[in-house]
Amino acid sequence: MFTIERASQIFPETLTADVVPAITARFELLSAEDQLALIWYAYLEMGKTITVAALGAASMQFAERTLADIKAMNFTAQSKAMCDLANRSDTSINRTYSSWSVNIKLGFWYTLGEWMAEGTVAPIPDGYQLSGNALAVLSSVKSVSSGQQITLLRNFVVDMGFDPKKAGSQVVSEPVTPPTPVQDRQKISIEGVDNLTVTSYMELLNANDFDNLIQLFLEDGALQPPFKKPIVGADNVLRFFKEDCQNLKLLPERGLTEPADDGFTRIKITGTVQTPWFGAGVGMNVAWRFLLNPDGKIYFVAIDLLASPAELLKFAR
Ligand code: ECH
Ligand code: GLY
Repeated sequence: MFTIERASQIFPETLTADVVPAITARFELLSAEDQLALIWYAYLEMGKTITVAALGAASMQFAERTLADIKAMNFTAQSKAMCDLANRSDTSINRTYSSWSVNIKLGFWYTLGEWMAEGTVAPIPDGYQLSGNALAVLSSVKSVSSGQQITLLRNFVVDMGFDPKKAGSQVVSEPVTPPTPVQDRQKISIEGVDNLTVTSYMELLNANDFDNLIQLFLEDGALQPPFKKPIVGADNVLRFFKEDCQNLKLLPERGLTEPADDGFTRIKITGTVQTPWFGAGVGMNVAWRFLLNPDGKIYFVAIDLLASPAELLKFAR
């Protein structure tokens, strides 16, 4: 019998980008001032090579009030509000922030970044000196691939604000985009893998067709996002799809199918993923590790951010 725990160990040779949690842990130890300045410098540096897409209108309605409140503050109060976010203290802005989906948090900071650049929100003080530790973390951030850099930035932003578990608030999400009309969907083909569940998974996720996508999962199935614990149960996975997985572009390239115990099948696919935030500008190298039951339903799928492009071609037997 498979358990989620056992399932998560299929294809153990897959090397994930462990630098991401390692750098994140070092970042969390820095002072709030250092954290904000480090992100600012990293963001400016990245802006030279990759561009953040303009914000979709829909995503920002929940943050408008808070953004307006911050804009109305003087520089001292603005800097304090931003430090409070990094410090995760219990403030009303932080409680509101903790109720937002990942994309709303990113959009909120994107907007503050624009305002900092144009001078309507307190900038990082001219000549701010990063501590030695912060300089070391910044140089680590600069040394990793762009896919790993945007994952780091996303982690930093997601971890700010008051702890949602302590706040106990319901997450507000963006409206779910309607699925792509069937005739406009792109067919997927994967070198070495001819499996209807897996190709449907890719096609339905790319089409934002989450209600049909979830039908591919067993009721007690699970999905494990990069560097996270598995999300268990079809209801929870569906909520995650609607909250965090809109407008992704999955570009699977190749893979391998193997029998597993009890008539199950395990399939590993590698390829790239694009986020709507950076479009084709950043292709994140990922692996999907699927475990299907004898009926072809998904019992488990993990998405891993790969350590290096060489991992795209690695299929140990
Ligand atoms: C400024 C200074 C002050 C402090 C802050 C600032 C602003 C920072 C900003 C940062 C913006 C960062 C962004 C990052 C976006 C990252 C997106 C990523 C997406 C990865 C998605 C993946 C999807 C994988 C999946 C697949 C599946 O099959 C199932 C679902 C799922 C500068 C003002 C803070 C503005 C925009 C990394 C890998 C493939 C698991 C989702
Ligand atoms: N995972 C959604 C995004 O940030 O692109």
